[in-house]
This record gives sequence, structure tokens and C-alpha cells, in this order.
Amino acid sequence: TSGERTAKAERMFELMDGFLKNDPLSLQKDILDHVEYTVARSRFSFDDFEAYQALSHCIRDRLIERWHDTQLHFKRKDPKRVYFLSLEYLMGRSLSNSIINLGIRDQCADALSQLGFEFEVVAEQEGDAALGNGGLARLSACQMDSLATMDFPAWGYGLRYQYGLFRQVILDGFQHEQPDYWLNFGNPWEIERVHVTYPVKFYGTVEEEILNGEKYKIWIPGETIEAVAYDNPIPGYGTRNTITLRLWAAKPSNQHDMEAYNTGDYIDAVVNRQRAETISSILYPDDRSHQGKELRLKQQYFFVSASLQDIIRRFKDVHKDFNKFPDKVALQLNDIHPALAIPEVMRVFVDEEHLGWNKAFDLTCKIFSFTTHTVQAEALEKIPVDLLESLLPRHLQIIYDINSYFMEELKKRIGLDYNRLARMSIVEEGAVKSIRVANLSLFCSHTVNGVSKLHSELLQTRVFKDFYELWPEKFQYKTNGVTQRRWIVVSNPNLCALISKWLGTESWIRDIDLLIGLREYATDISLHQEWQMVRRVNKMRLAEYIEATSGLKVSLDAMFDVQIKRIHQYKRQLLNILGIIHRYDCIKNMAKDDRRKVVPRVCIIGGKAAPGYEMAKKMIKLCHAVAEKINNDSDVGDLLKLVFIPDYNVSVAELVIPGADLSQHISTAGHEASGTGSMKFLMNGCLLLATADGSTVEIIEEIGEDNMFLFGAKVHEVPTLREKGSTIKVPLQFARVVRMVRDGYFGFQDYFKSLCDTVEGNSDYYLLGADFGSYLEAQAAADKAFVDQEKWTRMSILSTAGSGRFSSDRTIQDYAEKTWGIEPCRCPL
Ligand code: GFP
Ligand code: GFP
Repeated sequence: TSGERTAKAERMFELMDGFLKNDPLSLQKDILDHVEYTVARSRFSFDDFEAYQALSHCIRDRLIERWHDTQLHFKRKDPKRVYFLSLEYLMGRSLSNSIINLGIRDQCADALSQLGFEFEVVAEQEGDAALGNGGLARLSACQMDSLATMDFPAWGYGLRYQYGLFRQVILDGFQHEQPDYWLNFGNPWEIERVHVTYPVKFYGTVEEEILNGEKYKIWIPGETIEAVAYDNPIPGYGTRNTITLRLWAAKPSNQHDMEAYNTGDYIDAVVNRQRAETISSILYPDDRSHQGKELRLKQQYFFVSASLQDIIRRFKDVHKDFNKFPDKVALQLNDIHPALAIPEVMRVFVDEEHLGWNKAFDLTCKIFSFTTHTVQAEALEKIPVDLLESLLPRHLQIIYDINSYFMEELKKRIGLDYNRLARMSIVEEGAVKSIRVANLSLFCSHTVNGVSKLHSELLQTRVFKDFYELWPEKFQYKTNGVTQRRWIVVSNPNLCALISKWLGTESWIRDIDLLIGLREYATDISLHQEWQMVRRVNKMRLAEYIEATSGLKVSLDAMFDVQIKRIHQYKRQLLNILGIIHRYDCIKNMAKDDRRKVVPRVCIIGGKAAPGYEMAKKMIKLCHAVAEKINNDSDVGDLLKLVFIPDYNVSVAELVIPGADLSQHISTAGHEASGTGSMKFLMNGCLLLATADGSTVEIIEEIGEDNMFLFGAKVHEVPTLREKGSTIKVPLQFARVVRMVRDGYFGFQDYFKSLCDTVEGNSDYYLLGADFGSYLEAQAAADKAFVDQEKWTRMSILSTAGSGRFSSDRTIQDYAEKTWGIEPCRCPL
């Protein structure tokens, strides 16, 4: 019996003296075993990459132990669980993060060094897992770390793309995209669960069946594809809890094969297999909208259907009564991409569990919460009805049913206001009849979250105004946060040690509010010295990286001024570049003697442009063209350098952020829903030059305007400025720098023309001209502050000290309490 087997296992466990050990000698033995038996290299001869592979497997073994214990504990306790549904996760590297969360960094470094390897070098061998585009995806990764650390019974669900976000290669200053086949050398951080497989259906027809005298709809699918689970254990810090990120891969179902072999059509069978696999083959790059793309819709449904089968299976393992479902399950929709989960839950409840429409709908509305990450209306996906009808015929019917119920409810509230009914309807009539996914999510979720205070206000007063007026109680906000484990402990070990030393504790790594204790020492001279030293070492590391990637030598005495994020018009990298041109122009026109007063700068820009986003690609080229001119101008020397860091990703950010003095977050007010890069810089003591947009508004509340460089139009001023258009008085310097680009001062005159057109007169939608004056003033204030290193260091310390509110631990605590209604479930040691 299983009882006897458990008893035997426990005896064996005692004989073996417990599970895996973490002292350097045991680690060494395990590393060598993995070199020999997993990597199949000789223990007497292996290289850095093989050492990485072996160490990773060694850590993976330890993660699996904890993971099993955690899952078993959850199973026994059966708490309410949260399921985080997201189409994107930007995990980056896993080795260092796992080792730190397991608390065995030093032991691993020792073990390696005795074998003749250096930990940092070995960790560098790992490639990034880039299953996401930008902010939303990295936020998901940070939140997983917090969910694990805070002992919440949580699961992440997503897709295991074979190709992650494209690699950016720069040739002649132009971006080229190359596929990122990240699984090429294997991925030790995932565990294939061949036994966790679900069929996912597509196409076909809907028919009726009669069961016990009742009529039911049944969906007869035209195609079935298998979803296979790949589990990625996510360890918490300072806890044994290790949760699951379950990613689905598409595999052809076996029936598929059988048929083909019977007809002897062997080639077709193989081709069909490959067709099935394409569903999880590639991450869609952020091209603003994927409307009408069948593969995209297939991906969304595939991941939602497999996840829900898994979630409902887990519930039914223990419970029979679906009335308990909302007490045990919270489903979090990370943006509108997983919104098909709503009609899918309805379909399962009504067609398979036979709960009846009303009961099913009541339960559905109790389990979903929805977070939106944008203010851009064009990012709100719509599904053409034709497409949905062919791919998921039953779901279309269900959405229509939900909508007619919704319209009835609405009429009771607002009467026959047809314009408003049409605006709010889930179904959009018009040339292409389509489903408004956002409206479906708004109506069926119990909570709608924004990602910062300002964002939430904009949702309420602009984007979702109609909904807010009727259901104000649904609207909440949870300001984003980032995990200090990744963004200080892993990426800035020297600062981490310094903070712990001055606070006299490492507890801030779990309890970020303790950082505020640094305020007390903000003027302490010895802290200043140590702080500056740490920052200088980080700058050195960054300078080495710049030299290695671009061949450019930069001076450590210069201010390192960084803007790294996706390239977007609203993020205004162009404003930054035009500002750099202005600085260059000033230096050129200065008397030689005056040049001594210039504060030297190294301007660093990095980010990817979506493959189809022409203006973003032009900004990248402009950056290179300007860099070419400036960096080769002997008049300028070390006073100004411009560097574009290629292939920006999570691990590049880990290197750049600790080395930055100043960072720019300069979106046109009202466009950045939150922004999370700013939080990472803030934690690392980098000063911010920013507009009052997204979460920056809250950063101001925490550290005060005096400790940053603010500029630009405020959100409420933007509409008026746009109306004024070409009548706005734009500074002369602005006209001058745009003219330099237009006149071909940096070459490529024809190519840059359309880019220049976007910032002049009535076309300047993102208000670069209007903000240019105050941007230059803020830059001048930054120069001035930098000269006074004592002041700068104080501001830097106060930035770190004030960053506590921007930990994802705080975000997750808020979600757990106010949105999901879940509690910690800590696995005993
Ligand atoms: C159970 C077990 C896990 C196991 C999974 C998948 O978890 O250890 O990994 O099944 O086989 F507890 P649930 O998915 O039922 O939570
Ligand atoms: C989006 C928003 C950001 C926000 C993140 C996370 O980022 O303002 O900080 O989501 O909520 F635009 P992207 O995924 O678009 O980069």
C-alpha cells in the first residue's frame, strides 16, 4: 500500500542522512557527478559552459526537492489558490537568482573556485529566457518571485515559445532581427511533464444533444492538439516555498498520426505534426496590434484551455461542489490576452459540468480579476467575428449570450441610450464585426486594476469611463513593483552588502520597507565614501562592457546617462537624441576655454524596436548616425560620448542599471501606464530625469521633487497643448537641432525626413517641441548637481532609501488582500 511505501521511503531517507546537502564539498561532488553523468563530459576536463550546465542541474535538483515539498503542502492544506494567466514572462537568467533565493551563493562560489572556476564567469554562460516583449512580461517575472517569497499558493501559466523575443543585430546602424532559438543548448530550468497533457480543440461545429430530457450544446471539434506541461520551479527567498510556472507546448495529438498512417500519407502526417507545433513556436513581437491573426488567437485559446483544464482538474481532485469554486480559485487575467478564459470557463461549466447558465455566470463573475497595462486604445485587442466563428464556434455563441445579458442589464441602468449601449457593447458592429475583448473582461471580472495611481485615474476618466460610472466599485489600482532580489541582490552585490552593513541586517531583502533606515545616514561622510566606491566599481564594469561591445573607451569621471527600454514614440528616445545633438552643438560652438566647464557625459541608449515599427527603427538609426559623428569628433573628446547598447535584454539591464548615474523616463505625460525601469534605477541609487507620468508621480511622493529632475507638461496640460498644435511656441534650439537632422548633418537625409516630420508643427503628437525647453533645463540641473558630488551622493542614497514602495512584494500583498482574497501557505522546513 502507499502507506507502507511512504514508511519505507522515510526509512531510506534516514539511512541516506537526508536529502541534498549544501556545503561546498557536497556541492562539488554533485557538480562533478552532473559533469560526468548529465553533461557527459569528463570530470577531469570541462569548460565554463559545461560547468554552468552541471551547476545548473545541481541547483535544479535542489529546487525540485523544495518544489515537491511545497506542492505537497499546498495539496494537504488546500488553501484558496491564485492562478496568474499571462502570455508573456521575461525571466532572464535563472542560475544566480535561484542560488541567491536558496541562500547558497557563497557555498557555490567556493565549490566552483576549488574546481578552478569563477562563479561570475560561469553564471555569464547562461542565455536569457526572453518569453516576452517588455514591461508587462518582466513584471510577471518579478511578481512570480514575490509570490514565491511571500509564501502564496500561486501558479503562473503561460506558453513555452520555442522562439523568444528576436535578437537585435545592428548592421550599419540599422536594426535587424534574428530568431532567438533559446532552447538550442537545452534548458535545465524546466521539467517536461509528459504525463500532464491535455487535448485542446479547435474549429468544427456546435450540435445539440439531449441528456436526461435536457438540451445541451456540444462542440464537435475539427482539430485537436495536445498541450504538454513544462514546469519551471520558482524558488522564494528565505523560505522553502517553491512555486510553479507551468508553460504549455503544443504537440500533435496521436489520433492525428493514426489517420495519416492508415492512408499511408506519411509526408502529410509529418507536415501536420509540424503545423500543430507552430502554435507554441513563436512569441509575437509587440507590433501594436495582432488583430485578425489566426495564429495569435490560437495561441491565446491554446494556453487558456490547457490551463483551465489543469485548474479545474486540481479543484475536482478534492471537491465535488462547484459552489466552492470561488472559495478555492482566483483567476488573474494579465492584460486582455488571456480573456478567452471567460467564455471557456462558461463553456466548461455549462456544456460539460451542466451547471446551468445562471449558476455558471454567477461563478464566473466571482473568479476573474483583470489588470490592464496600457492607456493606448489601439492595444485593446478586437477579434473579428468571422475568425472566432470558424476557430471557436461555441465560444462565439457564449460571448453573444453574455452580451445580450449585458445589454439587458445595461438598459436597466441607463435606459435606451443607444450611443452608449453601442460604445459599451462587447460586440462591435461595423465593416468588420468584432468582439471587444476589453469590454468582455470589464463586464465579467469582479475587479479591474490599473498599474499605477495615475493610470487608474486615466482608466476611470478616459479609457473605461462608461464602465467606471456604472461600476466604480470594481476599479482598483496596484502600483507596479520590481523584486529587490533580482534588481539589487543579484545584479548589484556590492550595493547589497553595503546596505546590509549600514542597516545592520539583511532583512530588507524580504522586508523592503526597512530601506527607509538609510535616510538617517544620507549625510554621513563615511557612507558617502563607501557608496561612491560601490558606484564607481559598477561604472567600471559597465565601461568594460561598452568597450567590449562597441569598442568605445569611456571615462569613468563622466556622468553615465542611461535610457534603456523598448523604442517607442511615446517613450521619446527621439527627445533624448535631439537633446544630445543640442549638447554637441553647444560644445562645438563654445570657446575652447569654456569647454572645461562642461560636465562630461556618456549617453547610453538601448532597446528594441518592434520589427514593423518604422519610426522606432529610424530612431535607432539616428542614434547611430549621431554617435558616429560625435564619437569621432576630436573637438569633443571625453566631454560627450553616445553609445547604443545592442540587443537589450534582462541580463544587459542587470549590468547597466547599477552603473548608471542618471536615467531617463521621459514619456509624454499620460502615455506610460506605470513604467518599472524607473523603479530598478531608483533602488540602485541612480537619479531620475523624468516626466510626471505613470508611477513617477508616486516616486515623487516618496522621495520628493528635490531628489530628482522633473520636467515637461503635466497630464492635464497635454490635451490643450495638442489642440494648440503648431501655434505652440517651440524653443529655437529645438528648431535648430531638427534642422540639423533634416539638412543631412548626420547623413541619411532622405531616410530621416519622415522622422523629422513627426515632431514638427501639428504633427508633433508626442509634444517633443513643447517639452524641449524644460527638458534642457532639467538636464542643466542634473549637470549642476553632478558637479557637487556630495549633493549627488545624498540624492542617490535618498533614492534607494525611498524605493521601498516599489517592490513587487508590496504589489503582491495588495493583490492578495484586496483582489484575490488569498493567504500565505508556508511550507514547513
Ligand atoms: C500534483 C503533485 C505535483 C505534481 C503534479 C503534476 O500537483 O507534485 O508535479 O501533480 O503531476 F502534487 P497538482 O498539479 O495536482 O497541484
Ligand atoms: C506596459 C506598460 C508599462 C507598464 C508595464 C507593466 O509595458 O507602463 O509598466 O506594462 O505594467 F506600458 P510594456 O509591456 O508595454 O512594455
